[in-house]
Amino acid sequence: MALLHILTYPDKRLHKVAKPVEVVDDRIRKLVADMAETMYAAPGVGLAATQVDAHERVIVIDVSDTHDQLQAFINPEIIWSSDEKQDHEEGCLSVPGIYDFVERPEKVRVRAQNEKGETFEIDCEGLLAVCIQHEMDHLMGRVFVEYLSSLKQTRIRGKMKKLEKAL
Ligand code: K1U
Ligand code: ZN
Repeated sequence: MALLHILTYPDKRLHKVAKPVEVVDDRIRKLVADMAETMYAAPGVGLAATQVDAHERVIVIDVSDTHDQLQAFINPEIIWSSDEKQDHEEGCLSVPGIYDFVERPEKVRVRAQNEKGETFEIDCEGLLAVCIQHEMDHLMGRVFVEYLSSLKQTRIRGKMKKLEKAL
């Protein structure tokens, strides 16, 4: 396994649209394993392939308290979302130190493939629903700060530049 570099906002590569995975093979299983290691080390509760400059539709998530419930979503699609919305505070490993509220559907049903290439469906609510929508946005080249006001986005870009200079 390997620790991968996480791209930082406003890196242009975070806006690339990920391509579908054609075959779930050992290369994809290695990507999943490396992404999981990177997510746990960060630490975070989710990671999209886009964030590690791999532009394929792959997500890893573990929202458990025990950090032993890894879920891989390959080619995920939201097949149903609730009309009810919720405001939830979000963070992002690509925008370190920034947390803010985003409104999204409270519940979603997702269809995806697992590491064996088998198709499954899962009903998501709570943090899992928030996280999977956040990660699927990454696969579309969207970062959560884009839901915030342009004033906040400008401030965040400024903070990220300062952070980059300090490193
Ligand atoms: O996409 C990412 O960068 C991962 C992100 C996922 C996420 C968290 C919360 C709401 C929406 C999306 C993170 O994991 S940010 C870090 C974080 O939330 C966390 C870190 C350590 C322990 C618990 C949570
Ligand atoms: Zn993120």
